[in-house]
Amino acid sequence: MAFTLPELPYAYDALQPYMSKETLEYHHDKHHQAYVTNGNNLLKGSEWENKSLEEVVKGSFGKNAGLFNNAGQHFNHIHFWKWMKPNGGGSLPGTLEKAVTSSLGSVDKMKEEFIQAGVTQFGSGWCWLAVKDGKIVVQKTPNGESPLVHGATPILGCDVWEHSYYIDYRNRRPDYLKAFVDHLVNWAHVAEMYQQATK
Ligand code: MN3
Repeated sequence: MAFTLPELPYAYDALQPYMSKETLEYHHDKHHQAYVTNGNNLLKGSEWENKSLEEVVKGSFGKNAGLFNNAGQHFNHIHFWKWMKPNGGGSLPGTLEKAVTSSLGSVDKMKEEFIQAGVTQFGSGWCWLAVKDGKIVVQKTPNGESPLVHGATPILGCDVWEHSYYIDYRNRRPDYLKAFVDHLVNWAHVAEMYQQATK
């Protein structure tokens, strides 16, 4: 199935001051669009042409780097837009809070580990909360990889490629990650993905 660029689920200026209109215009309209366009060109005529996006991502990993990078980033960004919302952050829904506490000790500890994973991802990549063997784990991955290709199901991810924060935060990646966790995350959506992953 051909990839298509989804609309942002909010206005371009809706995440200010934590993520600017300019960042979202470049990040969504240019970067995500490029993954869609390049991914479609590489998908054409490949053995994955009629597969779902998740199947393309998993199947092309380690086999077709060009297709994997673009399909992986398409998958990651589709979710990234939905993992944020205006006036995000705040407290976690009860079911998710319970699961986080039992897997990682406490909500504060989860936030700290998640931010630390993003800060220490050398170069471009992502930090994640994922479900692995029924537990919530923190992961970090380079470039377009995600927990999907590491035996886990992602329920929250933060893009730490420079294009995601350089306009607003310059080199201050830790400040961007803290703002993401405190003011942007749509925890209700993360809780829904947790339910799906543990069904
Ligand atoms: Mn990006």
